[in-house]
Amino acid sequence: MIDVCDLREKAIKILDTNWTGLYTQPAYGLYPHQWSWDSAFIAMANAHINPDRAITELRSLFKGQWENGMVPHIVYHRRHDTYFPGPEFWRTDRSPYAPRDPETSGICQPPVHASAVLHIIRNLDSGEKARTFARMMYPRLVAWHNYLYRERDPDAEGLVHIVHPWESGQDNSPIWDSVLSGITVDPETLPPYQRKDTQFVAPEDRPEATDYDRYVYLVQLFYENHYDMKKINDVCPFQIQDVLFNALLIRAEMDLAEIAVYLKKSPTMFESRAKWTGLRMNEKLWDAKHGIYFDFDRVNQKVIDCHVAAGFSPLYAGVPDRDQALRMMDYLNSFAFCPVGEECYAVPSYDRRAPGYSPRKYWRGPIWMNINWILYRGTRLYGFDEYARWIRQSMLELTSRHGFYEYYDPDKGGGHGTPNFSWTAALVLDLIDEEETCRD
Ligand code: 2M8
Repeated sequence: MIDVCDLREKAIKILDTNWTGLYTQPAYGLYPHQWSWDSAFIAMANAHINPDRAITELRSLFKGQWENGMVPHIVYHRRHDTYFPGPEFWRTDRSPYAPRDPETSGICQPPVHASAVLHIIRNLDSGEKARTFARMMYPRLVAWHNYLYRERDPDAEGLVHIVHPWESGQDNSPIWDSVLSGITVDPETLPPYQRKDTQFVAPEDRPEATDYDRYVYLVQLFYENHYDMKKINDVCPFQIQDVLFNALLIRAEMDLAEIAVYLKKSPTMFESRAKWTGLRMNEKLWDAKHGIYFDFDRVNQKVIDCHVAAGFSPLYAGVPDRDQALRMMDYLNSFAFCPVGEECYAVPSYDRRAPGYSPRKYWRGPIWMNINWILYRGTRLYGFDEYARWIRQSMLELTSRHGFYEYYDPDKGGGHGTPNFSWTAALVLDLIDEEETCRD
């Protein structure tokens, strides 16, 4: 039996320890700065226990928002020498839009922020506080989503694209292999750099040196093109219409529409964009044969036939119809992704039968709590209640048995990557506080 209230206390302790006064570090040492989608997930949990902190978290993140609307994937409020790349590496002063203070990275991450803001508004007791917060965030969120549709969808297709694996949040996912392997990098031409991640966690679990060379190559390409997306869209070899990114955008557009209504503004633009992106996703990214959605490589004009758990994330955005959803469940609830009642633990990030599946290697197999949280919400939305209860239970069991790790082994269940990882604690706390009454 899990002591849910004890688990909740432990989660709160981690969020308290990683809180800096301005934002929550994803993990002490390995990830000392403020990360965009981490902060949104963390704010969702703080909405239950400490709404003022949730508000400060998002306010701090949006201090780094660029004038063109982009919310950067890292905001560097302070210098820390435990993380590469630091602020200087990005040379964002070459962009006319980047803020000088705070310093930031030059790329973005999935847009979960409107969803976090709506979550906070719903959890705030005082109507006045909620309205003030909503009024502050609304124009910032609109600018952020407008940026994505304007700069990341140059052909007005309704699907936005990412230009760096870090933008996906799933850094070394096998989705990127085919595109990255086509990028030839001469290490001699790269700016000198030194990784720091492998000082904190097992190097064999982390991305390869060749992956990092390509990450760095792309950053160099961006600053050489002054972060001008028009130019980057012409020359960048990595341009991918990613399922997870677009699914989260659709959900965020629907949530922004609700925020607009709450502020007595028109929700129409957000609603119609959400619908449009959903339609395009069904037309272009749906694979009826397997019952999953696939990413699309814009440069080589190719579907990326890669079976990752994020391919089921459109459930969270209400994109598939009933038949598609049933098809997806056949695949999701099978050996490949760990079916209910089998000897495995929650949904792995990659099909367990796929070549290169690894239960330990970062985004190439391990269980991630944010993906499981998204699938929990998605399957619940479609009324797959038994399955949704199973994911929820697995998340609680894994964390109560092993602690709040960055990711977990789907076959053996142990925790890996960094311990005391904030979004793991946050999303488990969110699940608990949504249902249980542990408050003192
Ligand atoms: C990981 O990504 C960073 C780069 O952004 C890294 O490996 O150094 C990813 O898991 C990403 O999704 C996450 O936001 C970040 C901080 O937790 O770490």
